Amino acid sequence: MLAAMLFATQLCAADIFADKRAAWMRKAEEAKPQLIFRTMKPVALVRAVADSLAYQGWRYEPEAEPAELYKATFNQRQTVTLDFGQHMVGYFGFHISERGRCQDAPVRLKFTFGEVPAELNTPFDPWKGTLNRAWMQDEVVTVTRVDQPIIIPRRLAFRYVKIELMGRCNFGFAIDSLWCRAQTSAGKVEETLLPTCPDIVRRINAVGVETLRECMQTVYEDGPKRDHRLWIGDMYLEALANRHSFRCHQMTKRCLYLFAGLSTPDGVTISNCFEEPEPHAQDVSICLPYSLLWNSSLLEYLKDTDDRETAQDLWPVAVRQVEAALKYVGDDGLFDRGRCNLWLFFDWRNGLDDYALIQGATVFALRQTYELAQMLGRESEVATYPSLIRKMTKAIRGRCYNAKRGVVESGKNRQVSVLAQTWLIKSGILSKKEGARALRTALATDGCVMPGTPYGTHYLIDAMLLCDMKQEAHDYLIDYWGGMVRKGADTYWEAYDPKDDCISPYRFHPLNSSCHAWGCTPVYFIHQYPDVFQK
Ligand code: RAM
Repeated sequence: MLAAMLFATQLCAADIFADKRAAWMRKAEEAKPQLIFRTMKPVALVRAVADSLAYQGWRYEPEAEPAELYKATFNQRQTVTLDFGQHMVGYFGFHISERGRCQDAPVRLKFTFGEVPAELNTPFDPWKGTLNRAWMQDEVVTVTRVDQPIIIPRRLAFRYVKIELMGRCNFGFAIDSLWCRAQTSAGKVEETLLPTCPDIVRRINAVGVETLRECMQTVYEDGPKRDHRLWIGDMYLEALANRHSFRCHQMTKRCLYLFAGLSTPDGVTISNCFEEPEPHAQDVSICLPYSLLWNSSLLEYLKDTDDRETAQDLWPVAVRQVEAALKYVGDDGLFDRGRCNLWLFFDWRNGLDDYALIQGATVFALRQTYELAQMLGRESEVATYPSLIRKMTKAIRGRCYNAKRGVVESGKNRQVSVLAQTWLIKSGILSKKEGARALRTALATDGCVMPGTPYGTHYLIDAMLLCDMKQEAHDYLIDYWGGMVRKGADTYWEAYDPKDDCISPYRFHPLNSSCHAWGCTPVYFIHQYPDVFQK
């Protein structure tokens, strides 16, 4: 009996936030935003054109009005592709009716939905992607009754849909209507651009706003086509862009609470979580840099809202994230990479060395958490942070900063990457002057490892602005995000390398998400730094 009681107490003691979780989850639920719906119709029938100059080798040309499809029998046509004119997230429905003879057998139709043209024109099978084949948006529907509308049950993210008749059909039928019930929780854009703002900047901003709108569902999703869930790193960037667009801070509050309520028994936030059927985290997936960014998200939320009550309520979680990282910092002030088997994600670029980056991310988190403590009057609880920051700064400079070349070299192979520079700048480990030199040197170094995603590229622009490299930040943003706009992006892509349209973290570019939240940050930069981007 005594042993059982002891065991029970130990179990309770093991969950450090046991008495708080229920209230946190309730607050997350209370802050859940309402979805707004719109019914969208296709704007054109289109024809696919293979074109080596088009993004990923494919583009669409308008062929006819949608009315052409509605009035003709589908039997002759066999296949059609429709363009809805914009990216949508929602549920697709259609209706078919008899033309001539009555229905005497079911009709089998295949639907393939795509965010970008190449997705509909690259065979999926034999499957070679490294994630599940089921993420691809193709569905076979068997229609047994022509008098009823049919809604495809899964939520989709797409602009284009290809419809194919499978097998023979002896009676005539027409697809006489199709639509998408599109959804988002994002409302009106609350911020405007200066009259002096150049056209290309306006376009870059507009695509960013659309990206964010599509990803703002009942949480900040990372991508509405694939994953459909809340990730800390994506949330951090989405909240920054939300500040300068929809200003829906309730959304950020909800997401912060979800991660707190679903943290591990020792209070570490898990990299991603799902809402259905009940909110739950992907339990095996702790990503230390993301856990640390949860603190930055809380700090930015407090700055946006002055909601001290929430920040005080969640403060103990912030302390836990820092403690979780400090477990791996040795007496020498260095993050011991060999002892840490957690996922350290900074970008999807293959071969990126994370040694210097995680040290930078930890020091950055120490600084941000200290700032949060100051805002909440709790410095005494983290009084050791300033000296730790100094010690860790000195240690990593000694190990990785090549003062002669003026560049950070990460890991055993002394790798020069853009992100090693940016994380040592963001954390204040390099001064502004050193940072500017380091970025310029890295970018001019042959073989420098570049970010492969807008996520990594966000931190590059951020670092340039921190080092007063205004012109370079301006030009890089216009070049990188403007490059996607010029290649026809309706929303920003999960992975983008200006030199390689088919870059994919999953070895199959149609699996990439082409409306990916972490691409939306030009909205933040453009408004946060109007002098750099709007004049
Ligand atoms: C991908 C998701 C998400 C990102 C993680 C690290 O699977 O798309 O955006 O945060 O990886």
